[in-house]
Amino acid sequence: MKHRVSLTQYLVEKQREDGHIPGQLRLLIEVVARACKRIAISVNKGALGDVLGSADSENVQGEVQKKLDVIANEVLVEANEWGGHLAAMASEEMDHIHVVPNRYPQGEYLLLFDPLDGSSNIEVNVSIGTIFSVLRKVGHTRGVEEGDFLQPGRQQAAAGYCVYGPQTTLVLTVGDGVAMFTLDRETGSWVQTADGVTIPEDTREFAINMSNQRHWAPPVQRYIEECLAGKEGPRGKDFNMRWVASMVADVHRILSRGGIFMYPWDKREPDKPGKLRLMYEANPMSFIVEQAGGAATNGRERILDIAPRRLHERVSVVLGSKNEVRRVTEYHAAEADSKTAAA
Ligand code: AHM
Ligand code: MG
Repeated sequence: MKHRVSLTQYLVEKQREDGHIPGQLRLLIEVVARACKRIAISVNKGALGDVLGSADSENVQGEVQKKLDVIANEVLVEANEWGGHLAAMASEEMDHIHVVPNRYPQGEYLLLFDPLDGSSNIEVNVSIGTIFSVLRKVGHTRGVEEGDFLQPGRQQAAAGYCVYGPQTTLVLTVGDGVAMFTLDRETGSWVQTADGVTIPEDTREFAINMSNQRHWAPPVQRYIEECLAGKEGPRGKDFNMRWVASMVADVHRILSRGGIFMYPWDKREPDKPGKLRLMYEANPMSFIVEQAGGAATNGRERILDIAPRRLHERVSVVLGSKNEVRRVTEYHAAEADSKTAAA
């Protein structure tokens, strides 16, 4: 019988051989993976469980929360608060950080998550997911505060996402490449189904919400116009387009067959850098994408180098196949140069 590697075995081997995973981090990842299994069960119940529809509440970003947003958040908080591996958690669905209660031992890690990404797809039975990012608590030793979370993404100790689609798949990096695990529903265990995941450097597929085209900045307009011009245009090749409207599903496709994903700044809300959140959406996805040989920028700088100023800060996102991300970033630089020359 073919030997199948479980998530636990993968993590134990990483801990043993490479010293990449301290015991607390291994425990943390296993607890998050277990929580994702519970979320997957709720997602699968759909209309048979009391999980669809609005929760009649708003999160800190002023977005209406769905019942599943709230359920997934509770599952992750409850699963993680007592294990002794965490100091605090932060979530898209919580206004402030959640410090591990005094009755439990405090660990040295900080966990951030978007408990249910792609909420607009819940009711229509399209893939959704959970995204998470792990930081080490650095600096002072007593207590924990929001400032402890404000570290650039390159300092992440681990990052991952779980996509609840036709298969339930967990994708993980501990800074040593990217591995994938598929949930075997018969045994209830995560089985490794890919390792050393690599994103092709070139692609003919882009993902962007085209309905916002008229609002984008000139470098993004230029890039997409050139893709749409196809074989007859300056790129000399035809491009395909996909947009799931669940970042997890769009990024998962890019990890599987390449592509470029963009959620750029647009002029409807000029003061917001973008729609997506830096700390629990863009940072973990950028860490995974870079670990798979891709690139991630905000059009100007590497996302993992951005020094966050707020927990729920937003960011413009361009990520995926390296050469395409580089091209978009060059178009932004060219625009900045021409503005400087004109001034
Ligand atoms: P959410 O975390 O509230 O679900 O929002 C983030 C999602 C991303 O998964 C996705 O890329 C984007 O929002 C889709 O936005 P739009 O509906 O504007 O296309
Ligand atoms: Mg999200």
